[in-house]
Amino acid sequence: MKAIKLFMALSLTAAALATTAHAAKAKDNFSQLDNDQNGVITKGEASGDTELTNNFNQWDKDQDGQLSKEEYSAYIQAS
Ligand SMILES: [Ca+2]
Repeated sequence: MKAIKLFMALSLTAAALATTAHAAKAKDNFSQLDNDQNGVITKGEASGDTELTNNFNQWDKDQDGQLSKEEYSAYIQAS
């Protein structure tokens, strides 16, 4: 029983660390992905982020084929 509790604690710690690392990495990613610095991320620009590319249409709320800063923020906060 004790071992299970320890395992759970370690798993939670690992998950928390992974989340923190991901958030820190993604924080200033918008300008990095926005290659031409026009303020939106196109599908092509999103190819630098595999997870974003795979779910691009889900986060492109107005379906204009590009992600605004707001749409990108929603993706970051959900991931
Ligand atoms: Ca859009």
